[in-house]
Amino acid sequence: MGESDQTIMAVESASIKTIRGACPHDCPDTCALLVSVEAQPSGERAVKVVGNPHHPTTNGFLCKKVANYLERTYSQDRLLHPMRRIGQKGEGRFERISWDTALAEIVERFKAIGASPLGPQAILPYSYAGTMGLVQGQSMDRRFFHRLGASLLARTICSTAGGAGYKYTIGEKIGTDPENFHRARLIWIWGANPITSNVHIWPQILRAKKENGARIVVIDPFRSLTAERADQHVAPWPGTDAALALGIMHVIFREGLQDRDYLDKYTSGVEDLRRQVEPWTPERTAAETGVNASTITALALEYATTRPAAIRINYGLQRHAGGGMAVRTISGLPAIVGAWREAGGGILLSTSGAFPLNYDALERPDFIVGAPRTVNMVKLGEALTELDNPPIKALCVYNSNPAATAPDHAKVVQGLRRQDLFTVVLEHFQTDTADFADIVLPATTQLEHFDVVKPYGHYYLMCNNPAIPPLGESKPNSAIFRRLAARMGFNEPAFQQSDEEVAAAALQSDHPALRGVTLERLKAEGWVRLNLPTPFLPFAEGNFPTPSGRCEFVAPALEKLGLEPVATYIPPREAAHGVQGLAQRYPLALLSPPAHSFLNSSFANLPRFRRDEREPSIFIHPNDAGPRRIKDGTIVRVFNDRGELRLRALVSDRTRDGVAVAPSIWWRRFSPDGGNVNQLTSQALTDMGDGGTFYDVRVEIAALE
Ligand SMILES: Nc1nc2c(c(=O)[nH]1)N[C@H]1C(S)=C(S)[C@@H](COP(=O)(O)OP(=O)(O)OC[C@H]3O[C@@H](n4cnc5c(=O)[nH]c(N)nc54)[C@H](O)[C@@H]3O)O[C@H]1N2
Ligand SMILES: Nc1nc2c(c(=O)[nH]1)N[C@H]1C(S)=C(S)[C@@H](COP(=O)(O)OP(=O)(O)OC[C@H]3O[C@@H](n4cnc5c(=O)[nH]c(N)nc54)[C@H](O)[C@@H]3O)O[C@H]1N2
Ligand SMILES: [Mo]
Repeated sequence: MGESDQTIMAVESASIKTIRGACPHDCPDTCALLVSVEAQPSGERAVKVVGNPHHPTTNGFLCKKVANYLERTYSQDRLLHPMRRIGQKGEGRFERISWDTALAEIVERFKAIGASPLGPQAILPYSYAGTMGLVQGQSMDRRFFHRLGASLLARTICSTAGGAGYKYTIGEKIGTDPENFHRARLIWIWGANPITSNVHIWPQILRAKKENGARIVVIDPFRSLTAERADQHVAPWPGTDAALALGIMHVIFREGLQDRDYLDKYTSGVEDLRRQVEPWTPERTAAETGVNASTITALALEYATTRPAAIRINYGLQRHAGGGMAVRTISGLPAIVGAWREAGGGILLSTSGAFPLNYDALERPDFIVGAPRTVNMVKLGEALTELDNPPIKALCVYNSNPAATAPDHAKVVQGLRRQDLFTVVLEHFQTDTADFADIVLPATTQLEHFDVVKPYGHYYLMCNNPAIPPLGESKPNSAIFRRLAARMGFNEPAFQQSDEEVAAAALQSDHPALRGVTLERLKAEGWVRLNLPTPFLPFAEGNFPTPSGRCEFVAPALEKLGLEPVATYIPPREAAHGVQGLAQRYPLALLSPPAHSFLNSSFANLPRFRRDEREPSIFIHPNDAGPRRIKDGTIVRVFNDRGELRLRALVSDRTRDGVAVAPSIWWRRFSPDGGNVNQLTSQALTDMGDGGTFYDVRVEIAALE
């Protein structure tokens, strides 16, 4: 390097500062970011975003979406000022208006609805985890709608089925520390695709292979990117995982390989469980799951005799009618073989239950007016088209893009088109949902606002310091709801708290896990590990946070839901394998898991990621493609009673016969016929947790060319 280059570099670094941030996206990894900000004549500009090398799970690298985060923040498509619709709903024609006009109009409409005979329950907030930040995701917004008396929203679209199922067995969403996975000698990745959706656990898994010769088994109907790199790929029929788990348990008990001491000391209901698994011979399990009997036996023997053994389940396997029970039943496996005893053993669904934050201080449920009804977000289509007493007259969407991501798309769009529905959307981009808005408000991205983010894939609370000022006229969600509250005349101090005061309120707790976790430390250090032992073995000596303090194979509370209290198998509603009923008309099960370069529908509008995913497409097994005269690359019509859409066929043995897989979630406007895979999915709910059944779907596919 020449002397002049060095001089230039020195000058550059003098004008560059580094800010500690945290990724806000809906992903288990919640990475630690380092954002370089340069003072330029036009103002401060973020010039680089990298993963913090010192953060134990981020480990200095980012997924490709957030590694290119500047393309999101500085996209020429960013919404930078408020807008009012001037075209038809869905058409996407808007005019610029001032913040003053926009807020005045919203408040006028909300007040009029509140004062009308319909009352404020005719207003519905709709949000999910577009940002997982506590401040921008679940504080001022909740306070505002509670105080307004709006309908409540059950935020069930993703994880509530598995969350409920896990809790019936284990007690709380606490599991194997991902930082212990490198110690395992056997790793099952079950209904999860970490290379795409949880990539920071992958180095742990590679280390386990390298250092311990660990074997990696992936259980997934589709040969995902993760399954492609595994030592073994087991492909069951969708929605049959609980049957597979019962078959594995059958073999373990039959061979006497259970950990009797662990079962006696730390579990309840094992005799009932033994009776339950008795009929689940490998042969019967094979008939139900489509997995060979010999494979089932081999899986069971290896699991029961290899220590430590870790299971990574994730939310993919619970998007089925029996999804709650599937997670409940699988979660019993580590206790049967005593896998919780070792670091690197056990099971991980989520770590979120370990964070004892003061959610009431954040959300202020005490502000709720009366006893408003709760609307399930999975049933948005129904809520907008059928709900009465009162009907929904105003919808406020933020941190979510339901016109792309909610099931039964035709119903959702029918509702969003209603002329008498007043829709407000807070967004970064003109999404499919924003196209139906009456008023669009520009929100800041993570580089432009403060937040504290709670992860669900590790045990560190994360802090995001703002790196740059808001672009254009955009504002943080918190600031928008603060201003709406002021205009509504809500003068409680809770509506005047700053973002940092909101975050501090969430930390007000005497819980030992939060000891030493302060806002000051978070801001300065970027993250703080919960006050947990290292290594963290949550259930080595029982202490399950269930009613009995034991791992519960029998959960009496399930009876109240009309479900069997003993861990069991609940078959899929639509996707059950066979040739009866719906399967006669719609022979193929359809899965629509995340495309590698998208995050739900986020990032699907940005050129780089669309280019990488090419176009909306669907994997079909050669055995299914042949009789339908579908060739690789053919445009096909995919349809069921709820809708249809066109996709490019990818004929491949990556999926198993009888199962089609459409990587998702594309926007309507980037799809050949303005369609979206959610035209095919249903509003039906899961067995527990009232969750979505996105992967419990049947379709037929026909060649078009
Ligand atoms: N890149 C990227 N990362 C993401 C996301 C994203 O969209 N893109 N989404 C984020 C969000 S919101 C979530 S909830 C998580 C989701 O991430 P995961 O929990 O990993 O869930 P999915 O990717 O939905 O599904 C994982 C795998 O389960 C398989 N699967 C589907 N049905 C079944 C079944 O019945 N049994 C079994 N055994 N397997 C089944 C699918 O084929 C898929 O390969 O990831 C988060 N991370
Ligand atoms: N077919 C099918 N459908 C699915 C799934 C599937 O696997 N298949 N997965 C389901 C799952 S697991 C989930 S979690 C849901 C997710 O569904 P959504 O909650 O709709 O998630 P995204 O599509 O990521 O949309 C989040 C939106 O929030 C915006 N946003 C981000 N940060 C902010 C902010 O600070 N302020 C504001 N105002 N907006 C912000 C982003 O720009 C983005 O448009 O989708 C579900 N739908
Ligand atoms: Mo999700």
